[in-house]
Amino acid sequence: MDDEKQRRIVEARMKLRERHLGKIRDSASMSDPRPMGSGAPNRHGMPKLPPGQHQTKSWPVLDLGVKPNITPSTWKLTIDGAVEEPITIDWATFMALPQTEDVSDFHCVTTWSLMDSRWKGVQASTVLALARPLESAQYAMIHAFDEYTTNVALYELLKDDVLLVHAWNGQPLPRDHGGPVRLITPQLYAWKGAKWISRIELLKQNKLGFWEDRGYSDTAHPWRDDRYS
Ligand SMILES: Nc1nc2c(c(=O)[nH]1)N[C@H]1C(S)=C(S)[C@@H](COP(=O)(O)O)O[C@H]1N2
Ligand SMILES: [Mo]
Repeated sequence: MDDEKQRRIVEARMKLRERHLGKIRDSASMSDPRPMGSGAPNRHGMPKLPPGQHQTKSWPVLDLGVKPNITPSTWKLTIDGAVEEPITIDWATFMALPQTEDVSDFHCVTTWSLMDSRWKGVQASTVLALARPLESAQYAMIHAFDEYTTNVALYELLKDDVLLVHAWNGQPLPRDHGGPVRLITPQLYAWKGAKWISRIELLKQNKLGFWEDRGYSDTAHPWRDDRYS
């Protein structure tokens, strides 16, 4: 990808984030005055371990039981819905986007937390900016190759640590954990992070995803013990 193209992507991302910065800053995990939990503050000033969570050393596998066999050569991601320019990108295009490395924690609603994972991938905000979400787009439905869905407010997806990851602790993301590409949402419970991500559908009106429709929280804020609706 040439410099000019990279520059335009970075600029589109900044504009998109700017539009939602107020909501990002006011969101529970950035500004909760009385977060629950224990331990030294994490990277966002929240207690390191959210309430009711315990630390796990190995990384459990949790999903609907179907593990689609997607490879880099068959993987594609579509960004559509309330956008100016629906697009589908392939692996090569994805890997040519500005790459980010970040260390973050992973909190599963079933009470385990995996701390200090080193991720590599592309910020969700960058991927979203490619399709130029409409001003009226406020929500997103994330779709996956196993038919899993989860809904996330757009301002949550635009946070800096929300990534479409392809590597974990220096290794390609294993198929069990959603490889070749999954979403991670470190400031929300982990079910919001779709494995084997296939599509981000921008929405003007909120809709409920698979677990949200089955009684799990729409907002899913770990530091408020916000597990069920
Ligand atoms: N595509 C897909 N993504 C998914 C799920 C799923 O069933 N399918 N399960 C979610 C749930 S409930 C959790 S807790 C995490 C678990 O991720 P892991 O298996 O890598 O630990 O993935 C989330 N993403
Ligand atoms: Mo889960």
